[in-house]
Amino acid sequence: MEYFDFTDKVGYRTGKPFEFKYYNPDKIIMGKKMSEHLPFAMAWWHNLCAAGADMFGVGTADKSFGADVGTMAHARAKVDAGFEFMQKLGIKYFCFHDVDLVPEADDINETNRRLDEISDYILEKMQGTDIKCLWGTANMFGNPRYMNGAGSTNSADVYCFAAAQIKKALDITVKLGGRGYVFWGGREGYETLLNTDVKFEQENIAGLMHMAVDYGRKIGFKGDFYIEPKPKEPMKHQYDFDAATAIGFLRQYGLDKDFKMNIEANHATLAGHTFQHELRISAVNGMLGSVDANQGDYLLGWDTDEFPFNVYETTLAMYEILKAGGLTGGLNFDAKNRRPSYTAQDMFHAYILGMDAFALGLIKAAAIIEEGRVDKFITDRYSSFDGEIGRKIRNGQASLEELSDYACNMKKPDLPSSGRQEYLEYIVNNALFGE
Ligand code: XLS
Ligand code: CA
Ligand code: CA
Repeated sequence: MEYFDFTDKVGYRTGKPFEFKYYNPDKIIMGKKMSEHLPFAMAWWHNLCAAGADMFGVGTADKSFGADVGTMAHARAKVDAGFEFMQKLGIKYFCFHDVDLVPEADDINETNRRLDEISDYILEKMQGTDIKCLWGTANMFGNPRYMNGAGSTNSADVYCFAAAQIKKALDITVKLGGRGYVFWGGREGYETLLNTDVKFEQENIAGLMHMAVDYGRKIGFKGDFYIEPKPKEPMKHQYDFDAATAIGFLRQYGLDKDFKMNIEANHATLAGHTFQHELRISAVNGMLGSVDANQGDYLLGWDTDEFPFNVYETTLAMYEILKAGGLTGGLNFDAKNRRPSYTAQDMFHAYILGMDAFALGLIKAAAIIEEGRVDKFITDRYSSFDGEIGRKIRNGQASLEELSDYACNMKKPDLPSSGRQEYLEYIVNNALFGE
């Protein structure tokens, strides 16, 4: 059965109603194919499951794909529709939570059996295509048992359920050849300190992660584990507030060798940072793994998960990614159509929008790097450290007394050189909009 019969494979500038204007997979940018720079992934949950329900109303989109929702026939139909969707868009990866793939049963043994069945089917569909799993995860936030978190729960029984879900999700991720495994700590946080032992909860989260690493490595998982930072929503305080916080946590508990960051654009802005900031902090700590490629709304204080269209942002994000030497993970569209955009055609337009926004961002970021003035400016900006005293400071050979003597001989330093921010912004605008 063909689910999206209104389009065949979406190509580059074909002149058809569904076409890419900028994403040209084989085009070489800075020595590498665009498709290699941009390992796009489909998020199973938004694209194949979510019908647009919000706090005030039910879904508007039909994601039944011709089957009864909540059945294994529906689970299979989603696989079929998902593979057709990815193949038509030339998307090579997908990401999933356990419960995106199958309806959860009352008995975890039955849920696990369903997961075995559907992952067999996905494996079968993968044969003969170049589609792979980018990352898997366990949904440890939706079911009421996780109201107080999974790793951070006050219930030892619930903690064991979380462990069982992680074990199974890891099995499936490895079976599907996943590059990564994500921990998003949606409910790992607290509402009030009056009922919370923060140290106890953080130790338990770390304990669960250690068990996941041990098990994953035992079954042959070679990829990275990821923490996906988010400051709030659903919890008031989430422990993985931002990249810097999550990296500190990983180091404190000895998890930094096995984990990297999965940076989501919308979570960055919720934390009061730019997307680029979170990418840079991850990169300079050697922990940039994967990206959830979406966009928030600066006027709204919650996670809107919009498809990225802001090319200024995608340019600066791709600048960070290029500078970091690329991603070992991918660019997962953890994004959803707006509720009134409810048709199957809208699903295609959303992905075309997002893929083109990142493709154009890549082209413009490469242009900024190749043009060279921004990088040169940064090098020059720190050139005072090329002198004798500067080199001593950088080499760790200076003492406080020596620097004090140096300063006292000088009496008063000149002002640092200008930051020239407007000049740099003008260069970026020229790359974006110049001739
Ligand atoms: C929710 C998160 C979630 C993670 C995976 O805000 O973005 O979807 O990516 O659990
Ligand atoms: Ca996400
Ligand atoms: Ca999100």
